[in-house]
Amino acid sequence: MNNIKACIFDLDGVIVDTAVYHYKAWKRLANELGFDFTEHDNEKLKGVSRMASLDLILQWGGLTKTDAEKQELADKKNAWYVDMINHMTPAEILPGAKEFVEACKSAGIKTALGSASKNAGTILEKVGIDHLFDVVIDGNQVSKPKPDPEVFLKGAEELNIPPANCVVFEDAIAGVEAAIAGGMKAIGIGSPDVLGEANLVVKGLNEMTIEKLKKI
Ligand code: B16
Ligand code: MG
Repeated sequence: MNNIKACIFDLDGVIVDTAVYHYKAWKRLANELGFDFTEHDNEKLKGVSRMASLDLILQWGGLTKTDAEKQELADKKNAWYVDMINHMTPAEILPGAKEFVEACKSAGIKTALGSASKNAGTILEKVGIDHLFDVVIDGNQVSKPKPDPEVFLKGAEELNIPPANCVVFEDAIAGVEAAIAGGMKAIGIGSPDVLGEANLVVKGLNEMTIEKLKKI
């Protein structure tokens, strides 16, 4: 039996799957710039911040842009992305996610969101679960991207729970590394082949129970 007092959840890939919307918006931008962008490329952008994603895409297209041009391109992509997430509904919550966050709250375990996305607040509101998190830390409050532990450490601090008593749920390798670097436990959402560093790997939050959480 461990002493877990808080669960910190990544958003994209753990609570909802917005990768398809990021993909459509980045693809539209790449096509406008004269090159293509595949779903395979999109995999490499999961958990990566907006600007770092743009840098990678420009690199794949063999293009160099000034900082001002990059800002304009990132804003354009984000406007298309926001148009899509504004239509999200509660049906897009990943299986078991809402139920597990609710189970944590019922068990007296604090809950936080720790996401790289600057749109996390909008997404939570659209899918109707913003009230389930005691604290929300998103891309607007952090300066160092995962695998730096900043986003999760801020979450723990605002919850007033020591990192050693926190568990992070993450679908990206960089996120699992960030949790470990912050002195927290990590539960990977996805495949053990990819997220092997985590204390436990499950396919989705529908496989999680409070009992399993207490045993990691
Ligand atoms: P935005 P997470 C990440 O969210 C996404 O996985 C990643 O694909 C995206 O580029 C990043 O947020 C920034 O998103 O453009 O909305 O600020 O997995 O950390 O919840
Ligand atoms: Mg993620």
